[in-house]
Amino acid sequence: MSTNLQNLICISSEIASAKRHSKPIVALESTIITHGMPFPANYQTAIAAEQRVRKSGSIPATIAVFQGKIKIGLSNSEIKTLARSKSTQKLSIANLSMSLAQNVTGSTTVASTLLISALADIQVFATGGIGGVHRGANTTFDISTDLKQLASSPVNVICAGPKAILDLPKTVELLESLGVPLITYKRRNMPAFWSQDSGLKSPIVAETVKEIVQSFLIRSRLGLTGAQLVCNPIPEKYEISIKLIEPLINKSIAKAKKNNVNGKALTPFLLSEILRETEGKSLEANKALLFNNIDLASKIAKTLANINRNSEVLSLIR
Ligand code: PSU
Ligand code: MN
Repeated sequence: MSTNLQNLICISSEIASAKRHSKPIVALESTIITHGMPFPANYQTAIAAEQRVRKSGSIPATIAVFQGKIKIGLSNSEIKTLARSKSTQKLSIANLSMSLAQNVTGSTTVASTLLISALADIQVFATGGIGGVHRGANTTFDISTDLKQLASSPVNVICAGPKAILDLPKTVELLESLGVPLITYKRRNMPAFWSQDSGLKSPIVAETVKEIVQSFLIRSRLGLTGAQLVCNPIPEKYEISIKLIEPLINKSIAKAKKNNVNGKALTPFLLSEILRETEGKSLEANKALLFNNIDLASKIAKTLANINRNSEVLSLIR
């Protein structure tokens, strides 16, 4: 087996061509398909997410692992395969390399999608919510690798805030320790996934896309290698307030404890419990916030692509 990067990663011809022409690309994760929503809503959402990226003027790059190969840019039938399968592995950083060695098929989390985006030089990634410090982490030590990878991969990650099932103050602190800028778009307080307002003041606020892009470019100039985390509040029409969702989160966490659900299974378990408890309302919110994040991600990708194209033209003139 060859371990050359070219043999480990398969980039679709559309994305390869977009890269050559400095066109805007938005990466999308696939754990949201396999572990975030039930079938067929997961399939429909994944396809709609790609369409939304196109409608907003960028090219979608959904990322997953198929039979031991990393794929950047999936066909609709590949997305369907992931959406239907009940046994697809959730691949993060720790299990990614062995999944390639053992020809596994799996979905990529925020952490592994970030790593792969950076390898392919894709600078913008839209998702729903990131993982972080779980409640009770002081005894369980359950902290998502998403945070560690955010500290390493130079990508703009657009999300609706850390998932509200987490310990948000601890997640904010750890991001700060890791040097990851937590930027909230056009709001003073950080959002909390299903809710517009977490009640916590955002460490950084950006009013424009231009500021976000400039900050990203300055980070690179300063030799800072990690990601920028852009938190984009869910549209008001779809939000579920903290007051309403908090008791449901507590109930789901208690159930997870009782049933001994932990590790990689915890996030998917809590999300599906909340889906049931909210009678589907959380799924509608999840879709709406993802599309909203895609719109902002695409604006950032287009602004970056313009700068990249202009600097190419300048270097030709010089
Ligand atoms: N969105 C969902 N369900 C999920 C996830 C996202 O609707 O399970 C995934 C994301 O890919 C995120 C991961 O990176 O959960 C975090 O899981 P963990 O806490 O095990 O690192
Ligand atoms: Mn975990």
